[in-house]
Amino acid sequence: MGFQYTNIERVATISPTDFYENYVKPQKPVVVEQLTRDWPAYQKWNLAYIKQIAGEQIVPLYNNDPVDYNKKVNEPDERMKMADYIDALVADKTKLRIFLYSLIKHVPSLQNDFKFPDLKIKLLKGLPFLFFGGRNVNVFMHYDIDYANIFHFHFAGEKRCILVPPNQTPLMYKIPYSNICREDIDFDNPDFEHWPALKQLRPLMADLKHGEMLYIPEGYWHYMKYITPSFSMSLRALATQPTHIAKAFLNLFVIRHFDNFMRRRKGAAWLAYKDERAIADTHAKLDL
Ligand SMILES: O=C(O)CCC(=O)C(=O)O
Ligand SMILES: [Fe+2]
Repeated sequence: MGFQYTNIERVATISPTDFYENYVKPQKPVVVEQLTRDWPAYQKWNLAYIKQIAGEQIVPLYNNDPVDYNKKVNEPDERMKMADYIDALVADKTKLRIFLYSLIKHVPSLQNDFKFPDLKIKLLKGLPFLFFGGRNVNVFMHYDIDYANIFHFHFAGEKRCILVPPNQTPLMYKIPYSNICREDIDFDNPDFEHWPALKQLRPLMADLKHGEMLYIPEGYWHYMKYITPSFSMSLRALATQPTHIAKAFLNLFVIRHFDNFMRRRKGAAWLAYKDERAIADTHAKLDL
C-alpha cells in the first residue's frame, strides 16, 4: 500500500489576477499547462538543442548517495562535458543529475528563449537555475531553504512531482538543522511499519509534460522523479509570509553555518545524532 495522492489542480491558461488570487494568496499548488506556448523555448528546448549550444560546458553533477559529512552541502560529485552528459542521459546510461545550475549564465543565448511571466508576484530577475535528470532518477525530498515561491517549468520529457504542504512537516521525519528528511525513506514505496507517521501523510502529485509549469508555494516539500530524460527551469519569488521570511533568514544566516560547523567538528557522529533526532522528534510530537 502506498500513499493516497491528491492530484494537483490544472488549468490550461490563467490570467495574472486569477493566478494570484486563487493560488499565490491561498498558497495552493497548480499546474498551468500552456504558459510557455508563446516562448521560443516551447519549440526549441529539447536535449539535442541543449547539446548543440551548451555541449562544450563542463557541468557539475550529483549522485543520490546519502549525505557525506566530508562534503559541504551542494558540493558536486562529478563534472563532465555537457555533450557527454546528454549522450549518457538519452542512452539511459547515467543516474547523475544536474541540480541548481545556472547553465544560462554560461550560455547567455538561452535567455532569449523564455520570458519572466506576469503572475502578479515579483519574480527574482537573476538567471534561473536548470535541473536535468535521466529515466527513473529521483530528486531527494526537500524544501527550499529560503522558502521561495517556485515556478517549475518542465521541458523535453516527463517528470513526476510529489508535494507535501508545510503544515504536514511534523509527519516528515525532518532532519534537524536542515531542509531534508530521513534519506532512507523510500517515497516511491513507503514502509509504514518503519515510518508510522507517514501513514497520515497526504501528498499531492502532478506529472509534468513538455512546456508545463508547476507552482510550488512557500515551504512546500518536493520530491521529483524524472519519468523520461528531461530538464526543468525554476523561476523564483521571495517568501511573502512573515513566518517564512523569518525562517528563511534564520536558515541562511544562522542554522546553515551552525550545521556546517558541527559537521566539521563532530563529523559522522553529528549526522548520526541528527538522524536519530528526526525519528524521536517526529514520534514524540505524534505520541507514536
Ligand atoms: O527538479 C529538480 O531537479 C529539483 C527542482 C527543485 O528542487 C527546485 O526547483 O527547487
Ligand atoms: Fe527545491
